[in-house]
Order: sequence, then structure tokens, then C-alpha cells
Amino acid sequence: MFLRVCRGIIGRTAAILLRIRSAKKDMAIIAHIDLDSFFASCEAVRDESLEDKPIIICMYSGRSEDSGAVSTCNYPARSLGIHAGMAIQQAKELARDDAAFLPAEKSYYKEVSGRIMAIIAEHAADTEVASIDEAYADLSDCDTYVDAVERAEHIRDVIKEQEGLTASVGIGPNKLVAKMASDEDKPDGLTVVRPDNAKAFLGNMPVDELYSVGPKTADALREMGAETVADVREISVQRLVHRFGETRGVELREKANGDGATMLESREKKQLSRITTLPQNTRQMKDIRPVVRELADDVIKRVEQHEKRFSTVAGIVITANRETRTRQRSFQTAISSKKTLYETAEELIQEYLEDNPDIDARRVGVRVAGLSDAQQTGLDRFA
Ligand code: TTP
Ligand code: MG
Repeated sequence: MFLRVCRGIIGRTAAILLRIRSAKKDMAIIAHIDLDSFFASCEAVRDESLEDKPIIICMYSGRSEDSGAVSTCNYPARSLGIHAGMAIQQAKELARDDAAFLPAEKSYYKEVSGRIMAIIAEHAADTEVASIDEAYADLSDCDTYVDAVERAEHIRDVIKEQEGLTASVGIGPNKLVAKMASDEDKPDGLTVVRPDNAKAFLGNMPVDELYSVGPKTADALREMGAETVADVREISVQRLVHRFGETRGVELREKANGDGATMLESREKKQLSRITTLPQNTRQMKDIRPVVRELADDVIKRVEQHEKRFSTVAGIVITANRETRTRQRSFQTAISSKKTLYETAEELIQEYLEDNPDIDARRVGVRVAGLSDAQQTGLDRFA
């Protein structure tokens, strides 16, 4: 009888714990990272003499010397009233003598962008490259928003250190809120909107600031009596559907409520990783091993979901000083073995710690790279 009661209690407690765990897992934390005045900042990096001067990046049409439009400009130029889309001639009238008007060199910006996207991918379980200078990063593996902020700050630090560029970041419960938050404090800002603040955060914004609402939709919403995002919530879904069609109408209501997607749509996946914070800083493999196994389990699940195999495994240690250290090993054929993954990741982390006797690990991670389609490679699923 006592045993049955105990079992009942243990069973219930386990069920509650499981629910809490899965509820926590379901709680997405998404960051949106947008580089500041990207093309112009890239130019300032390769020519230090431009620093602090207004920089205007131009798309010349070729019709006459100055015909064309401003692609972007840095913040000193913006303070003169210059902005993207403006005619180059008009920008010249507003600019000071020290302003630099430069032609856009897309191939160079793409190169810089590629390196920055790789930095972001290194620090997030999943990423979605949204444009040449913006990406979403899934930070749901951070236990709290405080940890997510710390990770995002670290990403910003690495970008600044390695590429000399600043980024503005928004962190929120979904892509929509994260995207809107990253616009809040530009340049070089970081804005956090927690789930219970999402509605209030969006509520006071004019309708045309809601992401994906263009001038026509904004006009239509104003005609329906909605000046702010909060006003959109007062319009019945039926009216929205009647005016904008079912998909768009329902979507508008969801957006106004701060609801949005959390799944990132990575283009071609090159790597998959999971990083987590250890309960306390340690260099003891007996404490690290079970965590690495859990991370490896998660990574393998995602490898299977994407129907991939991998040829490189990396063990990641983020030190007590918040420095990221990665050791990796490549295999001749692509594999999908969980056992090989966790044994290799463990070995790599152990080797790193043995070579660095003064280092304690604060966070650890497992990454697979060199992904290829499962059906195209040799069969060694049981390796
Ligand atoms: P944005 O992120 O919109 O602009 P930005 O990075 O220059 O400035 P912000 O600090 O406000 O983020 O766009 C990224 C790059 O895309 C931008 O550097 C240049 C290019 N671009 C154009 O070529 N034409 C345009 O109209 C816009 C808006 C951007
Ligand atoms: Mg930008």
C-alpha cells in the first residue's frame, strides 16, 4: 500500500517535472540580428580614413554621372537627412564636403556577410539567414532570457572583434517580436521583449510599423478605424477576413497579438549544433559527460529530421571567461551514428580540458558539420 502511494507520488512528480521540462522546451527564445548600416559599415572597415565621416553607398544607374539611388548610408549621413532610396543628387545637396559617395560592391559585402552568418551559426542551435545583413537565431536552448541576452551579447562581441561591425539585436518569443525588437534601438542596441510583454510592446505602434504591413494594408486598416496595432485587435476577425482574405486576415490578427512563427527556415543546412549551460562551472568529465550525451541526442534527432548525415563532429567549450573554444574531427565517410557522435564529442572536450588545465567549462556544446543527404552516402548507420 505504502509502496503504491510512493509510486503514485513519484509517478505524479515525474509527470509534473516532465511537463515543466517540456513546457520549458516549448518556450522558444528567438533573436533577430541586424547589422547596422551594413554596406556603409563594410566600407568603413576597409578604409579607416572614412571613420566618423558620412558614407553614402550608391547604386548608379549609369544614365548620367550622378543618376541613381542611395542604397544605404551610415548614421552620420542619416543625421543629415540622407536615407536609402533617395536620389544621389539630392543626397549630394544634403551632404557635407567630407562625405564619401561610394559605389556599392556587392561581392565584398557578400563575403563579409558569409563570415558573420557563420559566427551566428556557431553560437545558435539553429539559424535562418533572412537577408544579406540579418539573421534569426534560435536561442531556445538558453535556460532563461538572461542567458539568451548573454549569448546575444557574446555574438555581438565576436562580430565586433572579428569583423569590426556593430549589430542591433531583438530577443523575443517568436520571429515577429524579435524582428520588431531589433529595430527598437539602432544602431548597436539590444532589446528584449519577454512573452508577457509582447502585446504591450506592439500595442502602441502605428499600424504601418507592424512587420509585413505595407502602405496599402496600413491605409485599409486606418480606414477600418485602426491607427495603432492595439486598435487592430478591436476589429473582428470576420471583418479582417472579409477585407483581406482568410489567410491575410487571420495573420493580421495574430501579428497584432504578437503571435508568430518560432520555426526557423534555414536555407541549406551546413551544420547543426546544441550548446547548453552547465549547472556550475566545472572541468570534471563525470559532470560534463551526461550533458554532452543529452546534447548529442538532440543533435542526432535533428540530423534525422533533416534526413542528413555528417562528416565532422565538434566539441565546444565556452570557458568561465566566456571564450568559445572548438575542437573538431572529420571522418572519411559521412555517418549518422549517435554513439560515434557522443563518443567523439566527449573525447574532443576531454582533450581540450586536458590540454588546458586551468580552464573550467561554463557551457558545452556538440556540433555536426559537413552535412550531406542521408540517401546519397554509404550505409554505415550502425557504425
Ligand atoms: P537594412 O538592414 O535595411 O539597412 P542597413 O543595414 O543599411 O541599416 P540599418 O542600420 O537600419 O539596419 O539593409 C541591409 C543592406 O541592404 C543595406 O546596408 C544596403 C542594402 N539595401 C539596399 O541596397 N537598398 C535599400 O533600399 C535598403 C533598405 C537596403
Ligand atoms: Mg541592417
